[in-house]
Amino acid sequence: MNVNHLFDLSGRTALVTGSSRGLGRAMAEGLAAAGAVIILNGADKGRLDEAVAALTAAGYNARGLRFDVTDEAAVIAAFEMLDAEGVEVDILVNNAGIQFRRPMLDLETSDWRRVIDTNLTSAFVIGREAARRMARRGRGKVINIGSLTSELARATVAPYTVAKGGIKMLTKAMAAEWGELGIQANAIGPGYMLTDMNQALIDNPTFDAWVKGRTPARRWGRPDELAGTCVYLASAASDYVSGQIIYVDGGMISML
Ligand code: GCO
Repeated sequence: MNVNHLFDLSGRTALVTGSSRGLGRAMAEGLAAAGAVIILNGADKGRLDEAVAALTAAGYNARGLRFDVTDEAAVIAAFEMLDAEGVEVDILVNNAGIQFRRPMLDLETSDWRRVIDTNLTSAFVIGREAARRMARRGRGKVINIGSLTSELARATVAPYTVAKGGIKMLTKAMAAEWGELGIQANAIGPGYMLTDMNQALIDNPTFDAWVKGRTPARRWGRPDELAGTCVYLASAASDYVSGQIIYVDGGMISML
């Protein structure tokens, strides 16, 4: 039995939100390396152009699609533009996300909403637009990005925690409703990763020691360490897997 072809994404197109940098960009590169055509997304034109140029220079087939994931009209317009071009999104990675750290006693409702809109509501809206089109073709892959906070809370990041807990259940809701349409929806729960978003935590010696102490692997994760799981969930290898969240966390969530 040859299993390599199960992971081959040739002929597939993947849209990865928030992929100008960080985890999104690393997952986009992984999908590209497995053969997919990549649509990178970001809100900042300069950063997006730079990421497209880097992937193209590496020999991958990549383009940019700039829109703000919290702007529903812009999301719909982006999908309609792809429709007009005849571009079909076979794989959607709902990765775009922000962090805002503040104790709840001091947290403004507007900041709460901003995080929930960006990290959770966008995954529903973009997921719906992608899945309507996938349903017509009878197949598709949705990969939502959760977090350790899909399971566990940490002080100062309540809206993020609530959004990521929601991502876990949104993934199950998608799996329940869209399975009969030939769409599989799963999530990846990254542990503490070396990204710009986490730079303040990485630079804090106390936090750094806490992460290394709490993680069985005794180190932070690298963004490229999500690529394999992302390719698996985007590929035929996971055609009977849906509604799952796979933690890529060096074992952290399993250890007290
Ligand atoms: C934080 C971090 C989180 C973690 C995540 C691990 O401030 O708590 O930025 O985003 O990286 O919870 O999955």
